[in-house]
Amino acid sequence: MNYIFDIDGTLTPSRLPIDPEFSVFFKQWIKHKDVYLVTGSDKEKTIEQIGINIWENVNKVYQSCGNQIWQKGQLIRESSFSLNDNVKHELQNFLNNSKWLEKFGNHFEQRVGLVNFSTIGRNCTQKKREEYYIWDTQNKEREKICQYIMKHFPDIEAAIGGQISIDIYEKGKNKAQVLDEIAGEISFFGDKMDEGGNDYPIAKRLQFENRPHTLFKVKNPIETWDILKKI
Ligand code: M1P
Repeated sequence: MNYIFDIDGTLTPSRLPIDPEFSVFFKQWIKHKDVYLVTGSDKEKTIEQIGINIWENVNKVYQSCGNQIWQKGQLIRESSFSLNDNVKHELQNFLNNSKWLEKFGNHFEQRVGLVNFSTIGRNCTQKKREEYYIWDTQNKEREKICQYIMKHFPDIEAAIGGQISIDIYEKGKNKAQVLDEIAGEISFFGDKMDEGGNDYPIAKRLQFENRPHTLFKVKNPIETWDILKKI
């Protein structure tokens, strides 16, 4: 069995460290199992959140939705992506016209093979992050931005990752690309498996390919932990 885990919202709260007790449990749990991590995030944030021990001891870590691959601390492969001026211009318009009025800076974050875009800005406080998330759940700003971008720029894909931003990459370079490298049965844990979320492409492809799999659509890391205790 191959186990694939999303990180933010699945192993850790979004952009926060893993629960220390869950970390101790997870370090033991991964031993002698085939475990892969896939996240929209970059290496630095991932290590900050889950610790170097877990990061180095799983089979592989797919950063930037699989656009950068690490194995036991070694870089295996990476691809590049940047926004062209037209896309940037449209996103800047979304930023200028957003009904969410408080802006905190770091609205465009260049990652390897992915650009992360946020109207509130990645420099917001934890409190503002949570307020924006509730507001966005009601107002669907991120969903509308993703749909607009994909309609007008068919070569790129945009998906909702965590609480405050969207992940943008070349069409097809989504999390489902990790399935090209992992053969056999899969158990996948993620919190954004609904259409429009960045875990959706994995769930969709597993169902489409009809390969043996189980999808664990979790609400938070506590739910993931509860499921793992029974495996
Ligand atoms: O920080 C890592 C996460 O960053 C974004 O989430 P959020 O909007 O909560 O900051 C997304 O890129 C997500 O995929 C990523 O895990």
